[in-house]
Amino acid sequence: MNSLNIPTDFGPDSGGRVKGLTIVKPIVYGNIARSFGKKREDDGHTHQWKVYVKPYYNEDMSVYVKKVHFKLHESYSNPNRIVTKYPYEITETGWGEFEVVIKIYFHDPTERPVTCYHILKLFQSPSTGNDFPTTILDPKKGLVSECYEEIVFQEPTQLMQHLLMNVQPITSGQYVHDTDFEKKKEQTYENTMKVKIKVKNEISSLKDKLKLARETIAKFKSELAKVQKPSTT
Ligand code: SLL
Repeated sequence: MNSLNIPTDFGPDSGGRVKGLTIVKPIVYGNIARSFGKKREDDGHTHQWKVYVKPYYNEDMSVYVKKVHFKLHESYSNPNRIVTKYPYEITETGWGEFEVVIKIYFHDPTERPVTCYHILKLFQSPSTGNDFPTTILDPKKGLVSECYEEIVFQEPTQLMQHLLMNVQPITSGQYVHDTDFEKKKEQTYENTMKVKIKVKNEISSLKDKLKLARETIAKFKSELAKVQKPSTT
């Protein structure tokens, strides 16, 4: 056992993968941001923000996550930030939006790291109705822009299987996210269904048009044949 209470002795076969097993761990990543209300004089910064990765369910990710690497914009003096303990988050101040590269490493060194790309959101832009991710203005936290994602472990090693299946809750209470992902799921499903019906109707109308065009061609061809037929009289 080590400091994380992770058993390390899995016998000679511990590197073996568990055939046919898939374990999915849902996560949420994104940022919150709050405006200072004015430009800070010494450095021109306008916002304080926090970029993070958290579990979708109430569970302690550190059991299977070794570290999270947040790569910030090069204008930051030390853009490579590594977080080895929960909570996996970076709090900073700045003036501009940029893409944060979030790389999640696992305790099992044979498990490849997972990379997420998040556009750090500071300003609320007028919504087009299908922005992704949606930005919400939370009265307490400020701007929230976050995504749901799933880490899929295909045929993990026995060690990883053990870690993934023994995660404990982080808090005793219910874990609430700023974004209502269940509602988003329903909306996405409804939208998909609507689009599906629209596409189906379009296909059927195009098929009708094609049928008409074919019939017209056939009609013209037969007319043409009649005209071109050498006269027998
Ligand atoms: C933009 N392409 O022009 C982006 C770049 C960079 C953000 C945004 C500065 C931090 C610092 C900062 O906020 N950089 O001064 O350390 O919008």
